[in-house]
Order: sequence, then C-alpha cells, then structure tokens
Amino acid sequence: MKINDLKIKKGIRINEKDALLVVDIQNDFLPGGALAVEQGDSIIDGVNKIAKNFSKNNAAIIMTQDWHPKGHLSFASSYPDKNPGDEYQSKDGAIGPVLWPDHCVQGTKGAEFHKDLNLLFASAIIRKGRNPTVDSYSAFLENDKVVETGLSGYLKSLNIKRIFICGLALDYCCYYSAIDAVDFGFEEVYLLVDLTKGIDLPPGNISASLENMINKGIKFGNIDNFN
Ligand code: VGL
Ligand code: ZN
Repeated sequence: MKINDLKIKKGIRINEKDALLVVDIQNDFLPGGALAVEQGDSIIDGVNKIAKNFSKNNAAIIMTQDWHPKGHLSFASSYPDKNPGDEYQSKDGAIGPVLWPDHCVQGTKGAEFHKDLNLLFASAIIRKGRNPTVDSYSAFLENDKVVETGLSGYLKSLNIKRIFICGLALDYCCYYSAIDAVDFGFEEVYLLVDLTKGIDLPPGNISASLENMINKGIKFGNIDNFN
C-alpha cells in the first residue's frame, strides 16, 4: 500500500471532542539528527497550521516527546555486537523489531522539540520511552503492552471521541499510537498523511503499517480536507 493510493476523508469539521496528537517532532528525528526521518522537517509548517485550527475549534492538542535515559536497551550501543538497524526482538516484545542509534536522550539537544514547532497550543506533553528496559513507540502504551502512559485516561476525561495523528515516524510512533487509540476505544482514529513521514525499517515497513491501519479501521486525512 502506498500513501498516494489511500482514500482520504473529505470535509472534516473539527470540534471540541477531537484531539490532535503531534508525535515526536524532535531534533533527533529531523535531518541532521541521530535517527533522521527523510524530509521530516517538511511537515512542521503544516503541523503548526493544523494545531492552530484545532485550537481555534476548542479541540485538544497533545504533543509527545521520545525521552530515553542514557544506555536505553533500544540503542544498538547497549549491546557488544550490534549496529543500528540490526533486527532484534526481545521475547517480551519490550525491545525491537530493530535496534536504534542513540537518540532522544533526556536533556540533550536531540531530544528537544524542533525550534520551529509551535508548542503554544499544546495542552499536554507526554514523554515516553523512559523505562530503560522497555521501549514505547505508542503514545498510549509501552511496548510491553501493559504499562500505560496515562494518555488514554487524560483524553477520556476530556470526553475526546476522535483522534487525529501526525508527526514522526509514520511506521513507528504514529502507527503504534493509531493502533492503540482504536484498542482503547476511541470512536474514530485518523492518520494525517501529509503531516507524517516514515522510517521504513525494515524495508517495506511503511507499506505494511498502512495495510495494518486500513485493516484496523483507521481513517486517513490530509491538511487540505478540513473545513
Ligand atoms: C521512534 C524509533 C525509536 C518514533 C522512536 O518516534 O517513531 N522510532 N524511537
Ligand atoms: Zn525512541
């Protein structure tokens, strides 16, 4: 499945039961960063625009920040004989399916939001991946599928029904957040396809994740199709 072949929902009207989830627009995921997503910087203007639109319509805006301790077990450098990009899956699912370069280490420049990302409209910032032995791609649930970040409860207490996801990376943090949003019972979950870019590791991962999202009932939007 290719992004250009997805069916895009038209005429979305944002309301106060909607939430925009802006995923990991941090220096390390942008060109020049440790785990750079190709063209990741090209989405920032659009994300700022859509955030302003959500804010104007009294919707919630949540940003996430990958926030690892030094020596995190998702880093290839934590193993004597591994390189970034190597396939690796821990038995409990906590780490994998690949290992990463050191990235988004707490307190470093790489972990900071990109300077052009407008944080003004965010009502909450969720930091994830803080457990040294468990990764957290999803904004809702750590990779062990047990420990929650608290985001679901937060959004439910705000009576949020629809979730719109943008940011980095399409096939990791956006993908897992979208799947979990459905599993946590939110009525409609959208990926904003022109406001996200993928890593595609292992190769083919973007296509496979789009396929899985379609099968899960996730919908697709873009910035031009909001009223
Ligand atoms: C991410 C890999 C490792 C992401 C975070 O934000 O998609 N990907 N950590
Ligand atoms: Zn990470």
